[in-house]
Formats: sequence, structure tokens, C-alpha cells
Amino acid sequence: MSYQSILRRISILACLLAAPAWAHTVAVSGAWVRGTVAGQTATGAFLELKASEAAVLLGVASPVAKVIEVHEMVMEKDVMRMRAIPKLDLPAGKTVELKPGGYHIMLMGLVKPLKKGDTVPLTLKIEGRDKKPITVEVKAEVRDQAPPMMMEGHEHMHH
Ligand SMILES: [Cu+2]
Repeated sequence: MSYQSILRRISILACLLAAPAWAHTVAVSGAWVRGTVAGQTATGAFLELKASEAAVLLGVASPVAKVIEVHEMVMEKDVMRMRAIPKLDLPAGKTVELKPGGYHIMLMGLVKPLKKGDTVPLTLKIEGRDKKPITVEVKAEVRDQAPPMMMEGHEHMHH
């Protein structure tokens, strides 16, 4: 191997090592928020996430709600209930759906009603394998879509 070709190999390696940190991406698509009716203080936000490398969703922030949690749906004594989870795993290259009846972002303590056509800004806090937190800004469209049947009743479980 010539000195020149060794040099070339070294410079190729240097390029690979210098790959930019933003090569790790989290793609967000189909973000929407369920519109609210008068007096309603909580609603759900839904979207799809696809991380290029394994990552975790640690939390969500938005100016429209005082408290925001990531929820999962669990079956408890034949009743579907929702429960806050501290983080949501985003496996590399897989689409993770947050949708009605499944994982969702719970917006609580809404500061104003959310009408169809409004835009809700969401800031997703995500952490990759390198433990460096990144934020992803999302604009979610408000839709007036009725909740699915399975969402009914879970707020009145304590008899
Ligand atoms: Cu919920």
C-alpha cells in the first residue's frame, strides 16, 4: 500500500469520525390535537415518531397546557385506563404511533379552548444513546374528532 493511499484512507476515516451530531434525527409526522368543548380542561395530542437511532421521548412542553404527560393505555379489570409513563422508547428506524386508544400526549390544565384549525406548538424532549437531550419543535393541527368509545369512562373509575 502506498503512502498516498494510506493518507487517503486516514482522511476518509477522519470524515467518518467527524460525522455531524445532527445525523441522528427524529422525524415527526401527522401531529394533531383533539379539539375541546367549553369547560373541557384536558385533551390528547397524537403524532408519529421515527428515530434514526434508538432514543427515548422524555417529555413534551407546550404553552397551551399547564401539565403535559405521556400516557399509555392499559387494560385493568376489563376497563381501558390511561397511565402516565416516564419515558417512551423510540427504537431505531421504527415508527412509533401515538394515537387514540394507544400512547398519547396528555395536555392538562388547558389555558384556553382548542378549536378546529388552531395550531398547537409542541416541544418534544428526546434523548439519544449519547444522553444528549435534543428538542424537536412540532406544530400540531387541532381537529374536532370524537374520541373513540374505549376512551369513555376512564375518568370515573373511583366508586
Ligand atoms: Cu391520557
